[in-house]
Order: sequence, then structure tokens, then C-alpha cells
Amino acid sequence: MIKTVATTPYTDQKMGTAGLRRKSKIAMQPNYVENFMQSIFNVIGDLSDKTFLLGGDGRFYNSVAIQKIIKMSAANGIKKLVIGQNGFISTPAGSNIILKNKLNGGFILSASHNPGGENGDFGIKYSNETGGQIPSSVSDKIYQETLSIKEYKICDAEDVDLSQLRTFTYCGMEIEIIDPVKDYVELMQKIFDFAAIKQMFAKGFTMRFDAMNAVTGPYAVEIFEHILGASKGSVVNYIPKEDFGGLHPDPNMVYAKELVNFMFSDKAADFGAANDGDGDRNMILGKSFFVTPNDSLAILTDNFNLIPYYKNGIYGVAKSAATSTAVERVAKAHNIGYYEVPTGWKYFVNLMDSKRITFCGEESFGTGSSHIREKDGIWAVLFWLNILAATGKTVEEITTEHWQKYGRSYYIRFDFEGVESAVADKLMADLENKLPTLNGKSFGEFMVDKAAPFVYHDPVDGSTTKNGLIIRFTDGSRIVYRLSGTGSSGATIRVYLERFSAKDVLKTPLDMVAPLADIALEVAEIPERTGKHKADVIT
Ligand code: G16
Repeated sequence: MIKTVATTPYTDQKMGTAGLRRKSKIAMQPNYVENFMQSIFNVIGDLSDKTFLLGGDGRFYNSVAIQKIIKMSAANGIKKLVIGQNGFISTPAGSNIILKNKLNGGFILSASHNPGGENGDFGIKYSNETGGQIPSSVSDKIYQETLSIKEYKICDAEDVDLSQLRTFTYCGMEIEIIDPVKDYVELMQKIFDFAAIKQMFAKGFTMRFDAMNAVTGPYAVEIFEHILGASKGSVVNYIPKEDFGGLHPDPNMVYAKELVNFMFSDKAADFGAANDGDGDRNMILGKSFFVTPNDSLAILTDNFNLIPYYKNGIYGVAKSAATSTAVERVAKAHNIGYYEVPTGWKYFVNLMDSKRITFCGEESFGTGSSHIREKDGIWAVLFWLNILAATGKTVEEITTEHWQKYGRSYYIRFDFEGVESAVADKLMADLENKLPTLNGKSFGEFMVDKAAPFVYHDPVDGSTTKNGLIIRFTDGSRIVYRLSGTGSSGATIRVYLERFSAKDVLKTPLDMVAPLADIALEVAEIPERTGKHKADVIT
């Protein structure tokens, strides 16, 4: 039943920040998924003793791709696949399954927060035995393999029915179909004080969780409504849909509009939250109040001792370079390790495995801990609920008190989308060359302290990664530039603006960073080079 099929390479199968992401129509080309998967299998080598997890966020084309991957796994001699029922599993739940069952890795079919559907995006995230996504050294090898692939192996058999929980043999390979929700719920119950949160709901506390028609719906209904007793209807958009119901499943102030409008209305719940397509990103809201992911990471870290799982102490904390420095001040206050890494959750994995850090987070709505090796949307929501239950305070009170104690990093990200790749690459290269000339230069009240590329030396594997350009000012303000690595076409230039204030903590962020925005556009010549005088998305 095993066929070897001749194929020719595609030249665009290089993974980005988190796996391979392409327009669905690109991924649907003949042998596109097959080439990519066979290249991964070839790089791994002997598969006969390997067990992998397989699942996804339910987006368009997943149901086709998952059957291809099952048939190819069998043909390539993989020992066993553990598959989420109906092909579903969230990215964090998948990481938990890999770690808990000591699997050799896994494949999550998701383009994360990118829109789905025939005109949306498709993607594949590949994790190894750490439960986190593979390092760049491995993805580089896979890319090289995709450039010379000549054939792939596939089992010529019927599609597999993924609807029933069962274990069986298919084409000589063992398959176990698992409940994607159960183990994840058990893990969350081990970490948080469910009794205290339940009591808070019983006293009338209200929440709205927007699953954005994506994978976390079933997890959220089970945890928030069934177990913790949030009133029925607290979880909205909870049925995963192939096109996410037309929503852009990116939990931020722009794309989670329905939730934001509700939370800023007079009907607002006490607490609001949203997750993205594959359940690793989160957004946190109070009544008419938004908590930036930067502040959220700092606040969670500062309150670790309210959470049963962490109350005996934590290792350090890490953030991506583009993320604000809010958490650095918390790390100093608690005298714990502090690390800055390139953008991409995979860079946290070595730090977690070597017990250097417990918590980590990114400005791109990702927060997590070493309970798994991916960022975790529902974990962040539960962490906030646990803090609210333990303190009896509101989201706004917790956050403003935090600013009063530590000062505030006002933070805004500008995205310039749909820029021609060549234009964006040249802009970044020219800006990098210009950086040394900026040192010591003044722009109004801001004087450049240091302008340099961000270079990371991994303390565990010794690898070096360069990602992003940073202009640091003498007052602690920063401008960070980088190109997005999660898009499926063209380039997105991200400009991250941060301004610190020790005392003045209740100003409007956009007003506070406005002078930095002017400097950022001028220095990089963004209007002249892209024709864009303002950002397409401001978050
Ligand atoms: C992925 C990575 C994140 C990273 C984000 C940045 O998120 O897992 O660690 O912060 O990309 O994206 P970009 O390169 O576009 O700035 P996700 O949620 O898309 O998997």
C-alpha cells in the first residue's frame, strides 16, 4: 500500500517565526504539503521508534492536510500518531500532550492568529520532544531539504475516521485518537486555585471570553462555564469554524472588536478575554480597561505567589526584545533572573528547560510559563481570574496599583502592512547601517543612548541570533524595528514604541509615544520608502 511519488521542489517553504505559513491556495498546490512533510521526515531520519502528536485549530484545509500527513507518517514508518479528536488540538494543549506522554514531537496545523478560509492562511507548526517549536538550526536544514526534494512516500488507503476516541492500527502504524480537552483541563486544575475562582463566580462575578470561532471554544466552555460556574453564555463565538466565521482571530484591540465594544460599553462584564486561532495568544480586559501584554507579563510575574503552582518560588522571567521593559523592573524587585530573547517562543524553550526562567511573554499577546513550552492563552486568563479571586480587586485596580509601584512603560506597536519585501528588506538594511550615526544624537527632548541591532547569544546552546534594530534613549524610551515573520505574503514592518514614566502613570499611551512615533518614521524614512504616512494597524 506504500507508494513513492515523484515530486519537484517549491522554493518558498522556509519557516518563519513559528512554522510554515502560506495562503491556503498556495498550500493547496499539488504536493505542497507532501513536499514539506517529507522534508521534515527526511531530516529526522529513523522514524521507527517515534511517536508524534497531530492536530490543529480546525481551519480550512486542515481536514485535507491531516489525512495526507497521517498517510505519509504511516508510509515513512512512524511508530505511532496521537491525534486530537476530529483533528482538533490547541497549540498549548498539544505541548502538554507531548511533554506529559514524552512524545518525540508534534505537528499543529495552524496559521495561528492569521485569518482562515480558502482566501485566508494555512500553516504547520512543528515541535520536537521539548514540547516547543524546533530551533532555527533544524528549520534551516528542513528548508534546504525542501529545495532538493524529489519524492515522497504515502500510504494508498482510505481516509481515517477521526471522530471516535480509539486506538487502532492503520497502514502498519498505531493511531490513538484522544480527547483534546481533558489533559489540558487537568493541568490547569493543578496550577490554579479553581475553588477560589469558582467561589468568585458564585458570588456574581461576570466574565466574557471570546473564542473568536477558533479552537479554544470547547476548552473555554468546559473550564469557565462547566467547571468554574461562569454563567452560560460567558463564552462567545465558541464553535470552531473553518473560516473563523470571517473573523480575524487575533486577540487585540483591532481584531477582537466585538469583545472590545462590549467591554467598553455600560453592559461590560467584570472581566473580558480573548484567545487566537490556535489558543496560544490572549488579550485581557477589565471594565472599559485594556491591559497590554507587556503589563500583563509584569503583573503576573509580580503576583506569582497568589497561584498555588508557583507559590514556593519561581526561577527567572524572560521577554522578547520588542516587549516593553515593564517586567525587567519586577524581576529586579524580586531578585530573579531576567532574560531578553529574539521574537519567537522557541527562544524561551532552552531557558525553561535549564530552569533559568518560569515565566515568559511577548508584546504580541503571548504569555506563558514552564508548565508547557508554548505560550498559553487560557492559562493567562486563569492566572488573571486567580489574581482577581485572591485579591478581590478589579483588573483596573490591579494594573494601576502596579504602575504606581513600578512606574509605567507606555507602549504602542505600529504595523505597516503589505509592503513589498524588497522595499522592507532594504529599509531595514539601510537603517542598520545608519544606527551607529545616531548614537548621542538628540531628537527634541530625546537623546539616543545606544542604537544597535539586537543580538542574542543563547546561554544554553551557544547559538547567536540577530533579530530587530533597537534605538534606546537616555530616559529609557525605546524604538524597536523588525519585520514580521508570521505573514503569508509581502512584508509587515513592525515599529514598537515604548516610553517610561515613573510617576505620571495615567496618561493616554498614544499621546505619550507620539514624539517617538515621529522620530521612528523619520529615522527609518518609512513614508518616503513605503508611501505610508501612518500605520495600517495600531495596537
Ligand atoms: C508567533 C510566535 C511568537 C511571536 C509571534 C511574532 O506567534 O509564536 O512567539 O511573538 O509569532 O510574530 P511576528 O513575527 O509576526 O511579529 P503565533 O501566535 O503567530 O504563533
